[in-house]
Amino acid sequence: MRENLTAITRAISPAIVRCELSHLPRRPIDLDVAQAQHAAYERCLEAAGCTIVRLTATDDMPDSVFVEDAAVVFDELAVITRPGATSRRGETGAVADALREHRVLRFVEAPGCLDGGDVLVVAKRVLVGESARTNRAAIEQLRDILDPFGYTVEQVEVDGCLHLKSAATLVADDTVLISRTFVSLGPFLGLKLLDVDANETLGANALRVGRRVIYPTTFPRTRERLERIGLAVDGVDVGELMKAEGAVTCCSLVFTGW
Ligand code: CIR
Repeated sequence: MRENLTAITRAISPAIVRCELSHLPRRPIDLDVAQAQHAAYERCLEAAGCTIVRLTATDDMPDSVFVEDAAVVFDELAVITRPGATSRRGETGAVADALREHRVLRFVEAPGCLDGGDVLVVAKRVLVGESARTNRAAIEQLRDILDPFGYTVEQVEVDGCLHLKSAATLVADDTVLISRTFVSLGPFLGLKLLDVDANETLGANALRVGRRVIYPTTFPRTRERLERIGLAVDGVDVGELMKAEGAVTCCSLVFTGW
């Protein structure tokens, strides 16, 4: 039986050319190409079984296509974040409105800062990157919010990349795709680890949807590794979005229906 999956996405704002950048130099982004890539990404989500709920973009939110950072969706509730970059704080309202009909909402409050890209959920373990975007105050709030539902929240240090999920993502129930350049192995003990290819250190961001893994075409050697362990991989070209320091998890919030 197919799962009842929803994917919230958001159109690319023409303002993306003024996006936040932390670890990359600014390069011109071709909006038409970026939009075509985003549309192909959405088709991939549909092929994996998702119903798309696409939010509109506005001119004052350069990074709003990266909806992952605005919320973290659990089976029991959704946590609306307070993004670490002040330019991104306005993004959460529309995402909260879209999620309200699917989940009870809780909110990260000041002085907490949290980007959804820092949250890696492995069953009842919630690993949270302490990054330039996510602070301890938010991690404590998340712990308080999730404890009644039986989740444990663990803090993970990340270094040299934007978010925890730039360094590690879940590609199967027990398997993490990892780039050891940015994160140490300690927090992942007990899980199977699949290393990215040594020449593809930015390739740890993969999006698992149902039984498929959506993965950037930019990293063919790591893709081979994913396929070698038996995963069904759908390649997507997200080259223009990667210029904005995004990848595949960040462009959607995927969750099962209630
Ligand atoms: C930012 O710096 O916030 C955006 N330019 C990129 C955010 C990507 N988000 C993600 O990977 N979760």
